[in-house]
Amino acid sequence: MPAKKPLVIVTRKLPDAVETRMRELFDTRLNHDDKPMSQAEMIEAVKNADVLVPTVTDRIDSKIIVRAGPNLKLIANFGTGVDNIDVKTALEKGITVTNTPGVLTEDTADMTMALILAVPRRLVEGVKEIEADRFTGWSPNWMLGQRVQGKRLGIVGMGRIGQAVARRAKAFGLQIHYHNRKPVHPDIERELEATYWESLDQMLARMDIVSINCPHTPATYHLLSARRLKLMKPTAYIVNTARGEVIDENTLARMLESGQLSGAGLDVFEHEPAVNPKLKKLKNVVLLPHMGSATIEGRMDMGEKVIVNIKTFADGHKPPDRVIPAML
Ligand code: 8YV
Repeated sequence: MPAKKPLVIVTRKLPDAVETRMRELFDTRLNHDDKPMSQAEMIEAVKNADVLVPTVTDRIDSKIIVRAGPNLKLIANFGTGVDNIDVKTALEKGITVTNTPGVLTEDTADMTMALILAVPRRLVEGVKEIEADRFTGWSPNWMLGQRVQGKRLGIVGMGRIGQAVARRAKAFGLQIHYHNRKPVHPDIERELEATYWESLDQMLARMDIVSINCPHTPATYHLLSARRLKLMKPTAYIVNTARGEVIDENTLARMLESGQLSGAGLDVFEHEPAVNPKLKKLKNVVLLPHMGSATIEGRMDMGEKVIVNIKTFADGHKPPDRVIPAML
């Protein structure tokens, strides 16, 4: 890293206060009109930058990384998930990668809980009835959904966000089950009264609601494959606020259409920003435009994390939020 201020290229428009601080600290190139960069622009950016600050909408694959100039030593992702970056190639090229863990946990868990409630209780369907002027008065069989309390929630991925979801869900009377690479600390299991399932297959077959909270890595791509989705009860619901790629979206859409699953709450999609047209036609789904972490406070905190990572690195220290191969 040169002694002068590092050249930091930011790919998208960030909150004003974050950009102001970045400009004070670094030689910062901002993207004022927020138009996502083309591949050619991205290659140009990595050729010149000391630090690149991408977001989930930028695909920093090996084709881009191999073209990076000698100065690029840090990719400071504005986001927690790093599946938009070929981290392995970056590390091989001596480029450090950082992310923004922790600061999105509570917001994402809130949105997950909102979907866990919204889908079985048909919240959005109800809103649409009012909007379409179809509400002619209460009736005993009007808009009946499924009770949430007492149901079994299966959390796939019991990291920070999974645990934050479990805390909320427990307060709503759900029974907590989870699948993870390894069990969480016994104290946490006790606090959450959570049951660990080593076998994802066995857990899926027994759950009323399944929440996806694991990162997207090569190991979790289509973790909920057609075979596994078919293990789920036809009365079950599925909620995904992690990454679309974790579920075989096409099969999911077909199963929701044919009643092999009861409903889904999806904040993420396999081919974002495209949303499977089959899903858009269904009544038993709540679809959100990747807004799980979209709070003003969250975005400011993410910006703060990015700044700390760059500043620490520029000062010659190891940045706090380094992505290491074991995380992938
Ligand atoms: C972020 C997310 O807003 O952090 C993540 O992994 O999925 C989002 O909620 C996004 O990644 C910004 O780059």
